Amino acid sequence: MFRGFIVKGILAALVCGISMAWGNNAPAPYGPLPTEQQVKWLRMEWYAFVHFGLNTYTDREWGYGDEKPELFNPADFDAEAIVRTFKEAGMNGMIYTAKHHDGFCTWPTKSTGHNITKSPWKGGKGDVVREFATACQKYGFPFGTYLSPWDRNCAEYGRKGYLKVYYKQIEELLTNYGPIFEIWFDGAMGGDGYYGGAREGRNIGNADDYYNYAQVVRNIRKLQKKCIIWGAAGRGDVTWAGSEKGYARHYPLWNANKNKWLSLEADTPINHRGWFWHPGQGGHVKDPEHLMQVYLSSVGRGANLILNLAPDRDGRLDPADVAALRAFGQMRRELLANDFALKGKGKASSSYGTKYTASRLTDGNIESYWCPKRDDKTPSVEITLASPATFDVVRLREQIRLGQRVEAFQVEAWVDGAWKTIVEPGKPGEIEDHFDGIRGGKGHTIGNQVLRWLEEPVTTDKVRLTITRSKAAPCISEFSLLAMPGVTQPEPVPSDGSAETDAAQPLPKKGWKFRGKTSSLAFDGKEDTMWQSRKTPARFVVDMQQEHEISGFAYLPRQDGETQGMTSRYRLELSADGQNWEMVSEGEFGNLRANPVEQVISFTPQKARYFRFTSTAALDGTGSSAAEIRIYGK
Ligand code: FUL
Repeated sequence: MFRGFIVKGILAALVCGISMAWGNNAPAPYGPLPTEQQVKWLRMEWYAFVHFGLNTYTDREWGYGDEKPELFNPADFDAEAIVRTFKEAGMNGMIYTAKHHDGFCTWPTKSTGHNITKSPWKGGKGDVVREFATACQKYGFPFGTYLSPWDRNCAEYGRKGYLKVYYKQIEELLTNYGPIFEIWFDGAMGGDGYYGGAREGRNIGNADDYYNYAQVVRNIRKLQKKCIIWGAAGRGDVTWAGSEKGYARHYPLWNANKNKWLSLEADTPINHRGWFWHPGQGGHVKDPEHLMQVYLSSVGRGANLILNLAPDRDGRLDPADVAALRAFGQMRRELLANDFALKGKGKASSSYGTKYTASRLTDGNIESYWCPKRDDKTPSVEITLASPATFDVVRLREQIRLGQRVEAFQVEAWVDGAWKTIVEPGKPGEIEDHFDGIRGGKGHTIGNQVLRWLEEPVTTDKVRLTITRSKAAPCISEFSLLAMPGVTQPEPVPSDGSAETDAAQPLPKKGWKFRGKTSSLAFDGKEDTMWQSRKTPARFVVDMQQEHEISGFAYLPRQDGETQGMTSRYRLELSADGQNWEMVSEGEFGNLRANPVEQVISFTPQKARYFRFTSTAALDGTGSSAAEIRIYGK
């Protein structure tokens, strides 16, 4: 009896707590709810990723694990300057790769000897994590870390012994560097690596079981309750949005995963060359217009965006990357600067009560919201603007503290005496996964926020929002009308001083002869045709008809969305006579599955007439392919 009394007491306190938080008779929450931390995190919208480690010095995306710590020696690293750049661009935090797949720890960890104390930087006394953490604290900028579970250096990787090492690293990062707003557990695990000299493949089976993520999550919650956990086999707070192009692959986008709220984060590097800095990358930066597309298809679909800027070998951000970031930051600021619906007068088909009227949509307060009566099945709101305005972006937000509810919505504008549909309601089963055609998208889910860029600007003083499908009575907190600024081009910037690859131009292919079936398709300038072979290894030979000084080549993996036969390991040989070959480069194309971008390989220039490319290993079993190959030289 006593127990029953306590249970009833707890229930009453809970119910009371909810109605106190939302006022009496507030709309009831629906489905899985975000934690306070997830709400705060979603409101951060976008922040920086920083990939900086041994790969910066080896021109690789994935280190093998045998790289020498002595390579790491940035002459001019200035964490404060980097943090200031991010902050000035309007970003809301940064996450640093404390350890990437190569296992090199950029802080003086006690867990492994493969760390920064072995590097000549600051006489072995340096600590990159500390410098970033301190700079972030100084500027009131949230700081997070990426810690790769896959460790290609550790001899014990794949066995029990590694777990102790890994857990120690988590503990150090979450204990010694102040508040960490997010910790990233990458899902990649390619198999082979150095592993203390074994140089072999390691299979960890089920990652969730091997790393014991259930325990990892429990430990993190004990160390830092407020830390957002990325990944951890779905046990964390946030998961991958499905592409390394920076867009949420699926719209409509639901934050609910079974019975749990799981937000999405879209990740992408600002530079087409990859996550780490690469020589000559200056000309490959994504332009501000492209970054706006990225923003609209990540943040604008209800996810967050993490945008990577990689310091170079001196430890400075690439000027071209910074110029693009600043220009995009300015565009975003201008886009959000004027909300033409703000203080507009709202008239709703119904309201749940006086606290939930249509005027809440345009009061500029993210917490207040409009909610219609429960029996109003297709509720709508008419908003009259203070004066006519021209806009081309519509933004909506749900009060996500009560759950995600809306499945489809429509927006109309009063033009020439009639209602004109400007955002069509989405239909069940439709999926928007395009990127370039983001203009004119339909109204599906809302969640934290949705941004819809109209086909063309509209001028009006009256708009109408209709919720056409919803899992429960919609609770909409904001309705905004915005205008996309004219695209600002970044100022021309001096080269990053690393023109090793760009100095040499791709050689003109005129008159070249190709040996190997379909190999000419890798040289036809078309990304949608490719050299393909059923075998691995497979190779082809190019006769350039005359001698050139060859200094590198570029491999563009297949661009049709398939991964089978993408080269994961290559060998490149050159020859003067087509008979005697010299191997000039051999290695790995890392991370192609998630980020199939062009791979540029440079080497000491060498004279040759013949070029032989071998795909020695490929993704997904047998087969070999290349969408395009470029040969650099003079
Ligand atoms: C991927 C990694 O394999 C890449 O190297 C990069 O760190 C990216 C953010 O995540 O899975």
